[in-house]
Amino acid sequence: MNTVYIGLGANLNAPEAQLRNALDALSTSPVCSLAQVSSFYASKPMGPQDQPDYVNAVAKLITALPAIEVLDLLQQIEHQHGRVRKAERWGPRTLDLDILLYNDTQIATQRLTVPHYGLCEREFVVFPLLEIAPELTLPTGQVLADIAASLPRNGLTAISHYHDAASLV
Ligand code: ROI
Repeated sequence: MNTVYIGLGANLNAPEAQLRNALDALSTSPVCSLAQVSSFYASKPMGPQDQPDYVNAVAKLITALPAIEVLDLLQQIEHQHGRVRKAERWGPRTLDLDILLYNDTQIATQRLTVPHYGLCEREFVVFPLLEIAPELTLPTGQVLADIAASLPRNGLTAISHYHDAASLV
């Protein structure tokens, strides 16, 4: 079995509901199990500032799928949930699912770069990941807690949880 950490992000069309729907899809998928989910965090947009704040979270999956098939699964869920790829670079999105880590491996192919290229610079990835994997060392040898210690939070705030009652309304 393989351990995969994924990043979830959305800033359009009820972003928290977008994340909950994606997590529901993962937790009911026959090809993976959802092992852990961080808090949901409000974060300032990275990139153009004339877009809404994001909601971000990180989840841990356990799966027999190879990394490229995890990517297929995540893209399928993005599309089922109305993701429209925009021409604008770093523009707003309804749902973004990224593979952050796949076991302790490094992958560099045209479709997939693992660890995710932005992992270490993005507070909305590092802090949620640290919440569910406080002892993690990246395949590069970097200790996640060390990265977090020198990374500004940039207003990142925990706002809710996957299983909050709000998900029922
Ligand atoms: N900014 C934040 N805060 N969260 C994201 O998930 C996110 N995703 C993106 C870009 C546009 C880079 N900015 C983001 O793809």
